[in-house]
Amino acid sequence: MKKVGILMGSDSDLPVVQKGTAILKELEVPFEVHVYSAHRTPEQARKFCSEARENGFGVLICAAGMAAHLAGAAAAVSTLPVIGIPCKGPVLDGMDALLSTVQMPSGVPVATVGIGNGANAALLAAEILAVSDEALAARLQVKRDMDAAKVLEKDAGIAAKL
Ligand code: RP5
Repeated sequence: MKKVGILMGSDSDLPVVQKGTAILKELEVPFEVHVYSAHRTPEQARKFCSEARENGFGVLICAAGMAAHLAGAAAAVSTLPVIGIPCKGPVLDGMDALLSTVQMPSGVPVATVGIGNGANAALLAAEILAVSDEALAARLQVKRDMDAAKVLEKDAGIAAKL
C-alpha cells in the first residue's frame, strides 16, 4: 500500500498530527512523519515532497500554523494530492493558517480540512488511497458504521437525560 507522508512545520503542531496518526494506525495505513518547515528548513521540505511519489507515498498531509505555507509549498513540487491542516496560532486562533492554506491560487490545489482537524485529514488521506484499495475501503466502511452506531446509542439514551 502507498504511504501517507505527514509534515508539520513545528513540533508544536504534534498534538494536531497525533489525532490523525491514531486513525491511520487504526486503519492500518502506513505513514511517515517529519518536522519540516517551509521557511525554516525549506530544502528538506522540498526534497521530501518532490521525491515523495518515487519513494512510495500516495498522499501528503501538511500541518502548519500562522502564515501557513507548508501545504502550498508541498503542492508546488508534487502532483500527489496534498491535504493541509491549518493549526491554531497564538494571535488569530487559526484563521490566519486557515486562509493561508485554503486560498491557493488556481493550478496548485490544497485540500484543506478544518482548523486543527487532524482526524479529517487522516480520514481523507485514507479515502484517497482506498480508491484503489478495496480492503482499505472496507476498513473505512467498518469505521463509519461503528461511528454511526455510537450516535444511535446516544440517541437511544438522550430521553433519559431530559
Ligand atoms: C509554523 O509556525 C508552525 O507550523 C507552527 O504552527 C507555528 C509556530 O511554530 P513554533 O514557534 O511553535 O515552532 O511554522
